[in-house]
Amino acid sequence: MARLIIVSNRLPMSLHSRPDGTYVLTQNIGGLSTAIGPYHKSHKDCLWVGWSGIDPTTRTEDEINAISDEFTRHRCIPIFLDSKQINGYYAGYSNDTLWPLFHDFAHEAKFDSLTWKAYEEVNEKFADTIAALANPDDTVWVQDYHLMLLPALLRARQPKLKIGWFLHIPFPSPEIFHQLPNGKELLEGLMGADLLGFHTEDFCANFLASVKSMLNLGIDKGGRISVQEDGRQRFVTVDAFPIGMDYGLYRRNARSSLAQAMRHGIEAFSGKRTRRVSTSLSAESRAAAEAEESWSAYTEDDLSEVKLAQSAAAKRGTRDNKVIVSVDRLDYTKGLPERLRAFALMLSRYPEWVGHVTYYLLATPSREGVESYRQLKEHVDQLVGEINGKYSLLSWTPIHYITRSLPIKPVCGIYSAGDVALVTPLRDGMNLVAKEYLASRDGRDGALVLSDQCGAASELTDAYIVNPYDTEAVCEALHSALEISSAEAKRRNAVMQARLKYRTASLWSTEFLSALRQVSDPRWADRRL
Ligand code: ADQ
Repeated sequence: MARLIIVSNRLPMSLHSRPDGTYVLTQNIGGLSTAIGPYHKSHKDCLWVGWSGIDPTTRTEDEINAISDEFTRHRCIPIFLDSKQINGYYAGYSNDTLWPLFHDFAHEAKFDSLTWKAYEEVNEKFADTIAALANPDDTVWVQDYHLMLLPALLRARQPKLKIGWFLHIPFPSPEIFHQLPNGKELLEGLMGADLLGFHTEDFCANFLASVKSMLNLGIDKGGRISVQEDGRQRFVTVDAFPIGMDYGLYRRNARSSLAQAMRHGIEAFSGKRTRRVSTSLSAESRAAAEAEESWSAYTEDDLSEVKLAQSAAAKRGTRDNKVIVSVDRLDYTKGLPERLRAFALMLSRYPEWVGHVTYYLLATPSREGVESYRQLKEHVDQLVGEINGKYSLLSWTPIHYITRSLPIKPVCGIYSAGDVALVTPLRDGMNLVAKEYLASRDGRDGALVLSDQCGAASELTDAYIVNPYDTEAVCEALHSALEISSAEAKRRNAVMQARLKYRTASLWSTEFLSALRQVSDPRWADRRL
């Protein structure tokens, strides 16, 4: 029977050792495993090939066999890479060269022939492993920028395979792509596929423009690239497949007892239910305080904190306190410092929010071995400290900063508590967080402030769309989002939620795979477009 083989840099599961020497696998977080994990789980004929996260030089042969068995039980085929390969291929070429360049951070990109060699070597290793296990009628679906050489390497080993490749991050404009010393080889690597998928039409257009100028191949109106193989013509089809998410999963998890307990905890902490500042300064409590001690004993300075809180409370009147949320991997493309500056500007421009809005910032460190990521973490730590130091009242802290990775239910609890989600990446292929927020607030109000630099912006057009570099614009959008009426927020969300409910991750996989079946059919070549 023909099978589907998913291939990605990392397997969707990580291995942990138990004290008794046995192993257990846990699900990884991240856009890719969230999007395709459910498909792999529910299709028994589906295998997943990827890096195991284990350095084979640190284990005995018996241990490697036991680890392989554990992965295989979950239909995962592990690739073992030593630290030199990982440093060159993953930390080096993939994350220090391709990731920044593809996200328009060309100044962050490093070009190094040694990391390129490692990238070639690891792509070959993936090709050997897959060629050894694939049957000619199998379908191979390669994921992302780590494995751009793989389609051609596989085609050379097994010409009959149906091969698809999907890019989860943006594809840059040709001017930026041309800066890449090995750009031509990468494009040639992709020409081994039958179908190349991107999140948006814009990324497809960028890609085709680079193919046209660097490979000099014919492209027809339907986005098909014509390649010659052993004297025969073959087509490589390029198309947009905006990724969705499992709407029902987030809606269900947001309604779970655990998520609701988190939501209520957050609401209580942020004073939503008790309106801590205004009640503590009510005439009644003030009279009680004055009875106990004389306020006249205090200087103006002593009272400045109280006055600040009082004036903010007076401006806001009886309106509810609000909660802002965001959930990110700590990555420079996610725009955390820019977002924090916009939040700080809002507190200074609209002081009525002081004491009345709390920002829950969940930002989990990633790629901690990479120097620029360590620096980013320090920068974000420092900004959060500065903002909290400058604006905190004795009974209120503006930012709750959490750097742990949380399981899905608490994440849904955070989404569920957020009156506003602040999702402002500087550049992002899609951004699933924006979609998860809306699914977690199914049928409810809540406002989404969304960057115009991510794929999601072309679908979620009823959000507050902002330029993430424009601090003033983000500050104003944030203020408006906090002020939106519940009815208007519900109206906007209903439009976006209806779309997300239908365009799920599972529909995305199905549509990509059925397009792949269609374009790898030999009759496809005869179709005139
Ligand atoms: P990512 O860069 O990982 O994905 P994103 O789409 O936002 O970005 O997905 C992140 C996922 O990880 C979400 O499911 C989110 O809930 C989860 N997550 C993030 N931080 C977390 C935390 N602190 N704790 C728990 N969970 C957390 C890449 C591309 C994106 C593209 C996806 C899918 O960069 O542009 O949308 O692939 O194609």
